[in-house]
Amino acid sequence: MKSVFRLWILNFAASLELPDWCQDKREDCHRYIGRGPLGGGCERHAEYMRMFCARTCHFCDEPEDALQTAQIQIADSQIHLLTARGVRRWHFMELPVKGPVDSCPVGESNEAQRNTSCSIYSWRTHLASARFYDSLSHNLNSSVYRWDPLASRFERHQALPTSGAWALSSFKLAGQYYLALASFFDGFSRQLSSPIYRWDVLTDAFVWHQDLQTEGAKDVEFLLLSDSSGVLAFAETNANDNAGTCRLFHWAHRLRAFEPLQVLPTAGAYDVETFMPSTGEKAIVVVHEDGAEVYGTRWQDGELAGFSLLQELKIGHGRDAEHFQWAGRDLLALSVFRSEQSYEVETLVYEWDASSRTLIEVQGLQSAGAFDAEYLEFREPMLLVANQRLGVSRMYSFNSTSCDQLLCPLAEFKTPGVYNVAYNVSEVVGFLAIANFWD
Ligand SMILES: [Ca+2]
Ligand SMILES: [Ca+2]
Repeated sequence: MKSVFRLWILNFAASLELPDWCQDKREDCHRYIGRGPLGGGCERHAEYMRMFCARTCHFCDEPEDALQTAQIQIADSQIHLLTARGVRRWHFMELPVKGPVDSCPVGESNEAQRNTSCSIYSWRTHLASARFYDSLSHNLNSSVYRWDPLASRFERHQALPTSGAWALSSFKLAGQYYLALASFFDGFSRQLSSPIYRWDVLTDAFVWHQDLQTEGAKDVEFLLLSDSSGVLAFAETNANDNAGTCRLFHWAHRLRAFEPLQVLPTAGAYDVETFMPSTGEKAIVVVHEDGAEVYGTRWQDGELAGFSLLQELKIGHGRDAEHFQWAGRDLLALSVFRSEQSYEVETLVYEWDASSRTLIEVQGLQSAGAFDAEYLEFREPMLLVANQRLGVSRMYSFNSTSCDQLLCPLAEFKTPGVYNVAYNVSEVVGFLAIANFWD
């Protein structure tokens, strides 16, 4: 009895030293340790126990939002793959980082004045995650990582408390940098607030700026109208998965906050893309289960009155619209998950036609349960299509001689369970951040 008690005390003392983030995600973890018939779980099923019984097994060497890195070779280029558990979406952004604190004068009260008077900034690449669920909770920290050029890696910089975060986007507005998150589901409800954070150079961190009421937000994108005006668009899927809206908020410069602008009806929106063709149009593409729509701005007395429908694309089960410019052309890739019969469908590439204000199909790319498309420029421009169903991401090159189409297959690599891919090139290093959702 005495030795059991001692063992308990020792275990208790050891677990007190474990960091708070290291938690079990099952209540019965203790059953799988020790010598019994179910025992030895930490050694025999280490991978599973690391995910569900980390505290009991003392697998607390690495937080679960720690970045995992790997390297792949694509068309003579080394590209770093980044992943972390529970992440539903990644987002790269460049943020100003202040120089040494002692170079700033003390005692200035106005933040803008202080910012200009100690304007020793450098630009650093940051990577932020929207973490949705960790098998225990939807109330998690989504993380911001900063590129460390000396160590040649991303280091965790800040944790942002989020609830069922599904997507995120950053933007610059009226001289400030913001990060918007889309809150999808907290385990009980989809009626949640989606938080907006503002980058604060002085504290070297994002600070909470505003909460926007959304329902089942699966995506968020920003459309810049002028230096101090813009629209934030959320793609929403309501409790009935085939219903939802695209909810638009307009920046009220006087209030330094977003206000409701318009609600566009959709059938369970997955994705929204803001789209600014070089011809000056400012458009929004909404992708949902029954199709995709293109909306353009409607102005009244020089003020934004809202958005009106420009075009309906009769392509159901789309998952992502990606706008990019290549060789002076405005193109848009629409990733299509499935048809009514099959996952083997075409992901479509469109070109913006300024005179008719519509998208015109230019090419179909064979895909299998495609969830995302991403345009990359690493040594040469490429388009990546992430095939979730197939667990493979395919790269296409532009105007290659290997086929007589706009895009020709170039390479492919395994991305099991891929939901979303974000791309960035930092100095000479190319990164693909892969959101696997479950891995
Ligand atoms: Ca989007
Ligand atoms: Ca995309």
